[in-house]
Amino acid sequence: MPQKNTTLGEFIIENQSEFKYSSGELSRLINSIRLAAKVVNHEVNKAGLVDILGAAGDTNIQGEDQQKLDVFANEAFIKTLTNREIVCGIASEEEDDYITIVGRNKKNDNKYVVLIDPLDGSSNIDVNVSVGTIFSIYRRVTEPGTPVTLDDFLQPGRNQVAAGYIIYGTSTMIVYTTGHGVNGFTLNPAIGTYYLSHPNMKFPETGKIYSVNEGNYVHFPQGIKNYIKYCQEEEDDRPYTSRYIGSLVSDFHRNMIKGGIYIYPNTAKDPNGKLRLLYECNPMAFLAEQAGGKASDGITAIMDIQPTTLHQRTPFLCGSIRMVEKAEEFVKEFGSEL
Ligand code: P6P
Repeated sequence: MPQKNTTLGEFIIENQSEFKYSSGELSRLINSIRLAAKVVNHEVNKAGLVDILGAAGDTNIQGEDQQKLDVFANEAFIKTLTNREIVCGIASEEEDDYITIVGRNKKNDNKYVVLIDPLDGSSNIDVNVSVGTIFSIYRRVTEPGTPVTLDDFLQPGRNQVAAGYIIYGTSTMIVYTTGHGVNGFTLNPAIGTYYLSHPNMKFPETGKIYSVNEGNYVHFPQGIKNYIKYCQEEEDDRPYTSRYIGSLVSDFHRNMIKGGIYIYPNTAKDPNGKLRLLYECNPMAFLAEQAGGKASDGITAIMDIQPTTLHQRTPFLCGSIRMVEKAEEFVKEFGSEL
């Protein structure tokens, strides 16, 4: 068990041998995400000063154009990942198409692609609620030296080599996996160093928290409606507690520590669900399974879904394995159709 207070840098070096087929690039890739997270964290923490610094579209007191934070975060991660000569392609929620990164040697031989939601839940910033960055890393499937194609990005979640999130909350944390468990690192802003604060994170097998936007209840499939009523019944260890922050990373993080289930089903408004498969659900599903939890669309494991488009959406149930299995029983018995 790694010692608490190990720094993220030391942890990456100590666990380098776990990165199969990697001669250090994956370590450098995780390090570049660490750097970009510090840059974004600094900007997110200033957001409360927007009246002083100027809202997006204004020019701030230094005469610089004030960017929307999700645009800023997107550019910060793309720039950092591009500069490190490790990544051959990036897909982002903020970009219509994927970005090819040829590299200074012009050989297009970098081996990893990164898919990212640069600032998930950014609408919460205006009300000072925590937000997050979500990332997913694959080895390219096309030959090094040939152009990156959509196939490099449309891989099932099972192929991920690493995934994680940064949560910009009461403290800033990086939580990630390379397929060998889940570890959480907390930033000491005074010295800009991340320390291992949550080694070997595990979802409790069950829990008493359910996270769903109940305002959409009338638009949910019958199976989800019946599961929510099950959570609210006075029986056994129920009623459960309803906790919904409206920020996926925050709801997931709390549920992983305390036990719980997060649900964003298909609804009349979002017939395929709201959350994106490639850069929200797959990375969170990788983390969930690595922490002993479960993630599905109600029927199929998220990481078994074969993607067909870059920004496709999916219904999403994720969290403590017993709770997800119970919800899947209701979906199976009462249906997932609207
Ligand atoms: P709603 C944020 O926009 C997000 O993608 C997730 O972080 C969050 O869980 C969900 O959407 C909130 O959506 O429709 O409940 O506001």
